[in-house]
Amino acid sequence: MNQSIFVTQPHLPPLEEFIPFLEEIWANKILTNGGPFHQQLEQALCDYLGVEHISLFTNGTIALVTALQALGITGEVITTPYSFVATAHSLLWNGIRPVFVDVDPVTLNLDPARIEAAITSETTAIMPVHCYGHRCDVDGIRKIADKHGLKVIYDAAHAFGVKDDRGSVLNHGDLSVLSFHATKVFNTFEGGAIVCPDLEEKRRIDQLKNFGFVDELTVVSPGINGKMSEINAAFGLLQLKHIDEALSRRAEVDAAYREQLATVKGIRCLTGGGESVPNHAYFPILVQPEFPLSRDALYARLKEHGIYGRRYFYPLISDFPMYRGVLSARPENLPVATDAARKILCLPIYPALTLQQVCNIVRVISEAGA
Ligand code: T4K
Repeated sequence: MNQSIFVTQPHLPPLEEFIPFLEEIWANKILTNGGPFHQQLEQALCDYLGVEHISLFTNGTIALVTALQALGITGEVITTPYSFVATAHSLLWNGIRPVFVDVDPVTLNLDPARIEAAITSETTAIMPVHCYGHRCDVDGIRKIADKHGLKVIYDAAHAFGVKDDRGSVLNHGDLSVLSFHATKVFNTFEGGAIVCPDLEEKRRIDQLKNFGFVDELTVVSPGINGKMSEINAAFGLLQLKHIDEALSRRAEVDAAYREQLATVKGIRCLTGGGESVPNHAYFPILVQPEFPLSRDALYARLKEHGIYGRRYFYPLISDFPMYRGVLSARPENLPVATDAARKILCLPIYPALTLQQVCNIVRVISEAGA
């Protein structure tokens, strides 16, 4: 293999299709602050995803920070150590103490059976992650939240387009947060969104992402600048036209990996969490002890062949210096997440990845395991 293969590659529509969008921006001179493309993308995403309201953001991290502000979350929040570091960082940016709870061994998502033991008088919310686009145990989490009067904010950065038997997974919880980063299933270069069920909430969120302005002279809250620009929103509208084709290519790649890896001893492909419509955002494998190479040795072997997998999510968030001191961050409190972080490897998956490339990647893994 001559060409490097990275864990992901953004799906870009033909450049000429973007030119008319740019011409429109150049003509009307509206570059940001809730312009026409921004409005159109919010509506188009509500329709495509099957959700009530969406507020677009400059990225997923600022959307997470703002979601916590919107619900007035304080004190302690229960969350997963097995995620991208932005999940817990959004808590610290709000002066909230993260409390880490272990994950379920099948989905690697927050384990509801362990949440109750971590609730204290300071707990105000739960922030689970639909990791890899695999749905959390939403019913288990809702039950505990209702019993203890807690809010639920889903970090749904990976869950664009994912559905279960009740429709979009983004409709679970009080709020859900998406990321439209370049590495995501649906991207706007940088971008993100908060999905919310009622219009009043959306208005509050819209104010918070625009410095707290209600009108020209009135500021009602210490808001931030979290707005998505017109160029990002225009790109999103164009991306949306190609999203179904991108998702079906991902499904083909996923199926090819599963079929070919089924006979490789010591490699376990992660399965979902009961999605009726998955998005194949990632292709995570667990390198088991019976595989002849360690996870890190396999990662290095693939690299020698120009294949750049990623160890998402190793190290655990709870192992980073700003979290290590928290009592709940101790590895003995997080045995399942600790074990998964040692075994996990995300293989390349993206719409332009050919079935021949998948075969080559599996061949390198099989030969390493022979
Ligand atoms: N919550 C969760 C659960 C998340 O996963 C994330 C982000 C967030 C919250 C925060 O959302 P944002 O604020 O980012 O919207 C990447 C992304 O930067 C990050 O967005 C993502 N999660 C995380 C899982 O992955 P890195 O440091 O691994 O990315 P990087 O630059 O190494 O890219 C990986 C590969 O992708 C590269 O080797 C090549 C390819 N790539 C990357 C970029 C940026 C491209 O081909 N083109 C590109 O433009 O963090």
